Amino acid sequence: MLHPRKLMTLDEFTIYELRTVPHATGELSGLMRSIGLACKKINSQVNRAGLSDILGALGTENVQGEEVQKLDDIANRTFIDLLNHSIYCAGVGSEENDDIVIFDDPISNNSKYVLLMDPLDGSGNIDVGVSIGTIFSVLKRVTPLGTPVTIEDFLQPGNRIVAAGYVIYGSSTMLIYGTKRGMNGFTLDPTIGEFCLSHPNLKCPDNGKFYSANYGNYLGFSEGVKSYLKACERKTKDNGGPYTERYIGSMVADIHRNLIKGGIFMYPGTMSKPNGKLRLLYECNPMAFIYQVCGGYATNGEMNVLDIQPTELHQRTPLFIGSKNMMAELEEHLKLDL
Ligand code: AHM
Ligand code: MG
Repeated sequence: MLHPRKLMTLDEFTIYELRTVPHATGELSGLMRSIGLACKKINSQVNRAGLSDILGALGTENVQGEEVQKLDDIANRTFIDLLNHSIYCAGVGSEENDDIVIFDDPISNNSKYVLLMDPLDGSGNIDVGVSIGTIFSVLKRVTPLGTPVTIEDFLQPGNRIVAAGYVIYGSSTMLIYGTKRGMNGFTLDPTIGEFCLSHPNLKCPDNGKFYSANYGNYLGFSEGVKSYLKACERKTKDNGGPYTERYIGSMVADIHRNLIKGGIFMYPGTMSKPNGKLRLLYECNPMAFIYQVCGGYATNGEMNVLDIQPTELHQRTPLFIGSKNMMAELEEHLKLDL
């Protein structure tokens, strides 16, 4: 029996896992290696983002007279280029592209996986140095191997996700990634340029004290949502409180804090935007999968997010996601909306 090493890199970890999963082909590990590399490249761009003022503002020319690309566009191209050159991905759906990207070549057409991603979420925060992130999920294609993938391969409910993860480009850079078998956290060690296993077998606490919502939208929220937020404000020592309201406005950062410490994050629909803002396929499903594996869950207010059958690539959904017991209490309040 081979025991895991003390400090494993992402590559070593996926290889270790391969040894323990019967019938594993290594395809998912190969795909994960490309994702890890893409995120390291994005990380180095994110770290240099402040220099864009010196090199040239977005959409303008830098001192060399070259057009400066937007960081989310760079992140998107980095991902697609790397995956296109790998042999483990048949196509990509990205928040940055109107349509799916099909890697139509003989090798890619024989890959069983497709990737859905938001290459740089929260990019409105870049110019103020706030944490941003990458979110992704992997689906097994439903069309026959050997043919180019189609939209059908991407419009699958979240309960069909094979693996999902996110990277937070924060005070340190962390990758949270896993399958139904478990979620693990890796921290980028800049001295060796590798993600190293730092948070094995992550679990989300059943209770928490953080609640995260954009209060600027309060007047548009439903009665159920307002009622829950009031209950959060009124929490005292006697009933699990007091709670702390924390909203960064960068989903990966808000959700990461709540996953580790326990909490609830919501982006409800409003009267003017009944489906809220967040995208089902790129943002909500991967996060819902991660929370479910870690012991929490996510709903759209009516059903488990992972059970929604997508009909469009870029569709939006209200999102409530968090610690198990906090979610149960929220759902009691949401009954007011039925
Ligand atoms: P983006 O995909 O355009 O970056 O938008 C998604 C982001 C999330 O990270 C964050 O939770 C949300 O938008 C914040 O929106 P708001 O400013 O409306 O609260
Ligand atoms: Mg986004």
